[in-house]
Amino acid sequence: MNRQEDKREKILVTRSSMPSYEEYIEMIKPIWDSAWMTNMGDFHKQLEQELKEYMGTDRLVLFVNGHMALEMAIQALELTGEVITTPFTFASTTHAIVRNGLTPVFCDINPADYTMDPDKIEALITERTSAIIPVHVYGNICDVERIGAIAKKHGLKVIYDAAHTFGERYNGKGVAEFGDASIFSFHATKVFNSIEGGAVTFAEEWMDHRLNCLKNYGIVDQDHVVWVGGNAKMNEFQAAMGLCNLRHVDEEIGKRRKVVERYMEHLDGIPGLKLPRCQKGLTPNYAYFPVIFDGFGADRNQVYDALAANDIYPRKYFYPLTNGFQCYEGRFSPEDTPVAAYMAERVLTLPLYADLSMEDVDRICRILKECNTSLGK
Ligand code: T4K
Repeated sequence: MNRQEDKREKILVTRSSMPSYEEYIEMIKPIWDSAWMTNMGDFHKQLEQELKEYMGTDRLVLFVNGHMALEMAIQALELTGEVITTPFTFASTTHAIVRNGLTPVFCDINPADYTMDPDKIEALITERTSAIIPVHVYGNICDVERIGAIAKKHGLKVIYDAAHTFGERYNGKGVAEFGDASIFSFHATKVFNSIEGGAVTFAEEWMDHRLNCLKNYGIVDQDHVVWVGGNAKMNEFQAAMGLCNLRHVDEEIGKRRKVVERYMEHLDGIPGLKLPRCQKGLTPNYAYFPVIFDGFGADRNQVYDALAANDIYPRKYFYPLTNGFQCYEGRFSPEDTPVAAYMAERVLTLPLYADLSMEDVDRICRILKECNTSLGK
């Protein structure tokens, strides 16, 4: 390794988008005047309003993170018994169901876009089923029409885990418009971040009051505590970061698009690589770049190791499947969802963020292509 390569920084799967230091410092100055740091302060209210406008919805409640948004959306809708969901997701989706005292029932995914396979849902419905919680994984939108029709037929609620879909539109609708509720994550690793943060959007107005109470211990007013809530409030420093980042998010998405286009220029058409395809009708946010290695000259783990040897760290999102987690041993099995199990063994999510340079994309692709020949079968 020469001196220049020595100085190279690690490339991680993502890197947070941040406003300039000066912009954020200027933004948070008023907090020192008011000494109001949390509990639905001015920045909280402003961010909620600006997000409603950006996402094209009147019904949105902010949360401290996406996970608590999901836990409390489930609680607000008073789900019971069994919930049909996907194991091809982050730990949060399954844990939120289990932590509400419910039983996840795992539905397999479709191999085209990795979202829940609607053909396999009805066979999993029992008299204990109360809801479906699918995931718009990597920003790919689930088959919302068919899932909606199945839910209606069987009287089930639908909560979309939309953690990956900030800013997307699908067939002329904002992504917040599907199902009974959707949850979003504004974590530091997401397309739009408020350091940590999240939101629930919902179809029926009554949820606004309940969600606002639940995130503040179920307190309605000083004399009345009506629900067994928790503490899931976004604080003012988070909301201020969100307000700053919201000013730049469209530009950030544009930069992400250029990174994705560069990846496609290098990798499209290489046998054994399955690349992400933009769904028909989707305005994407370029959140992730998942590649499936199937019939390539090297397997997923070999490519991971080769990149890591060059200080490049993609991630195996989403491996292991949540139904294969140690904490669920003996309760669930990845064998019940063979397509998801197949994909989880083969997927690698390549580095993708607004400030990833074209030179770095070129280098990542070069190393990847070298695996095809040097490790080739
Ligand atoms: N549902 C779905 C489908 C989700 O994917 C998630 C979260 C949720 C629900 C729950 O939403 P939140 O409660 O998180 O709002 C990361 C994120 O922490 C997590 O938000 C995200 N999904 C998941 C897919 O990715 P890890 O365990 O991979 O994070 P970590 O710490 O390894 O970070 C990954 C990379 O991000 C680092 O290598 C570098 C970069 N990074 C990380 C942090 C913390 C930054 O650039 N800045 C940072 O501040 O889970």
